Amino acid sequence: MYFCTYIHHTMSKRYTITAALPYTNGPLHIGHMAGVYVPADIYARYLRLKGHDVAFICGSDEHGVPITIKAKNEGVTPQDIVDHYNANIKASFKEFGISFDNYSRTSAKIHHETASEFFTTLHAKGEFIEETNAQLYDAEAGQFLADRFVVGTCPKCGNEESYGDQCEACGTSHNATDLIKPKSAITGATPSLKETKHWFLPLDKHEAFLKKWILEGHKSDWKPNVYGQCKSWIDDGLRPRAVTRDLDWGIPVPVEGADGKVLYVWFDAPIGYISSTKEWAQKEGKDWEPYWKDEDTTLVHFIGKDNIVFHCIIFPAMLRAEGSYILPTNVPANEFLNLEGQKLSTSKNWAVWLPDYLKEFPEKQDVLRYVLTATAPETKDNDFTWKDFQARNNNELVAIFGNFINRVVVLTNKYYQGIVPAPDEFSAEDTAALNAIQSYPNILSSSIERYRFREASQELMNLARLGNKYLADAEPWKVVKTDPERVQTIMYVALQISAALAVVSEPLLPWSSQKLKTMLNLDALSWADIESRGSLLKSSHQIGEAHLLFAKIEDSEVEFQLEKLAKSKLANEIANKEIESQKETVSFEDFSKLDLRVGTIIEAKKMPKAKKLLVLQVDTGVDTRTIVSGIADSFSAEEVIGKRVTVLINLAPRALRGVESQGMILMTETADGRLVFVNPDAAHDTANGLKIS
Ligand code: B3M
Ligand code: ZN
Repeated sequence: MYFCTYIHHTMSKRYTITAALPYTNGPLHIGHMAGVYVPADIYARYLRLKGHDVAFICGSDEHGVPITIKAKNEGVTPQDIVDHYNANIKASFKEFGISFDNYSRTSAKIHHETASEFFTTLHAKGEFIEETNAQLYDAEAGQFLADRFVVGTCPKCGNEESYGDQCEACGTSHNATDLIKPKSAITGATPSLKETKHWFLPLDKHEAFLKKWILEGHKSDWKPNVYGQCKSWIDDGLRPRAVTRDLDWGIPVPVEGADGKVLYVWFDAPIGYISSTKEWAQKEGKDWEPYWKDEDTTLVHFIGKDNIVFHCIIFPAMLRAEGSYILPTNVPANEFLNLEGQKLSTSKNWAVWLPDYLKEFPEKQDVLRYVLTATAPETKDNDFTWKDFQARNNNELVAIFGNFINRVVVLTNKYYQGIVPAPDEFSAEDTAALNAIQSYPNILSSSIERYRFREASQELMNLARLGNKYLADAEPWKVVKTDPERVQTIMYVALQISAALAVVSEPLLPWSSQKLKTMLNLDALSWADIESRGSLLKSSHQIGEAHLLFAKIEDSEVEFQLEKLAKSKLANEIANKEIESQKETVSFEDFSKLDLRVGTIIEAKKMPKAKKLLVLQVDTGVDTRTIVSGIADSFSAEEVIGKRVTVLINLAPRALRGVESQGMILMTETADGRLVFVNPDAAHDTANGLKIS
């Protein structure tokens, strides 16, 4: 038995780690990174360091309505859109250091084949219901309206902007015909109903299984936000879901009588994980099947919270219906990241785009990784602010981690020409520090294995903090004058802490870990080396020169970013400002009926009990008459006396609060919204148009 336990602890395990396939209709932003790719990458890197067999899988999600809509808007083909953004996204991932073993795309041949085959298998097994029924149809566009082609009120939460397949406000997934007051996103028309045939996956048939598997089996190990959403779904009762669509962009439905129909994007996209794994295995000369079919494989899906139902209910139902696949062990979905207190939004350009970040903060991938992890929206939505970004960089990465390393490397070079000294006797503080080093891998493992990356980032910083404090307390730069022997021991211990940091920081800060290893002239060490080895850097080992690991971020850099956001905000405000539409055309004859004169206000008083009205006596040149004007919000009676104004004198008289008004004063609005007279003597800068007051 002893033998078995031993094997169990040291044996390398197989992991298939997937990260949500990004829609290929825009660049990546910090929300994607914080929610999915940074945690997934930390997890994959950690498992590799532990010596496990890892397939870290992703790719571009190139089907679906958002891509078609974007192509339409830009007057290009969907293929143009996905080609452009696939290249853009792939390059960003690479430059940022997301260590996918394979990044594929769902337009790849291998994916079309895999998804078609999957559908055909389920079809042959009788796992679908084939049904012709009424679906939403936009006669003007000549198109059925599914998914993002239709917007309406969510039947569950009342959100008026729910999509046909999913409400982003409450996370529910529904059928387009469930929407209340649906409207076409293409033409704005209210859709009609038209009969069409589709293939449905009867989720109700899998309900009992899903209940047992999730509600009983994963109550304690799945995150409460994930478990809670699944429970609410299952408690509501599962219904058949159409997995085909009447569209021309996607994977053709591979059965008879399905002309003009494609697979629903959420049917084909998760299969993309499988095809990407196949593509990888082919390149590596491996067998893909154990990664998806061996019960000993741990399958983990990293996703954002809006993808929970697809990964926890629908895809598992598909996998089980197929019969030969394993199901996910965990689906650690994150909540959303906000930016400076507001929801991230592509259309409002309220985002920090990854390509911009990489350009504007060169070689600072780890800073963003660290900040996004330290503030990760793991249990609730969280906020990214540039001030916090700067503070975490300057006060943690630079002041603690970087400072400690810099002192150690500089002093080792200064005192010992970069050669690790031999220690003398260890003091209680030395022993405490050396013991702590050995305990850190376990502390970090425990956080990472429970998907608590935020906690892991703080524990990592704690190890750096420990090093920083150890050195500050030991003060080798002072002791060196009186007790150089003691300094050898101090530097030896400090170097061990540095080496431990180089290794355990790899999952979270891979770029800095590499720099640090180079500085310490350290070979790749595994996680276990730290736990088991007495010393990571042996005395007489030669280290390299000091280079700064992190650099301060200046106020001006933060201000630049905040200004960019302020510009987006302004642009949105302008775009959202409602412009009154033009009124009906007026003939010249009608216009020339207006008798406009220049007049002077000779008397003014407030209309009693009317907040907005002034009663004016106006000398029009032809007579002096009473005009009631609604300008008291902007002008006092006193200040208008003597003003020269433009008056419409042949307007039919009208009684206002019992006073007969015999004309109208023309007003206009300045660019900043102030009301001003149309004054014949003064030129006004930009005005929006005449106001009738
Ligand atoms: N493309 C949705 C998203 O980006 C979708 C994920 C697919 S994972 C199979 O939110
Ligand atoms: Zn809703």
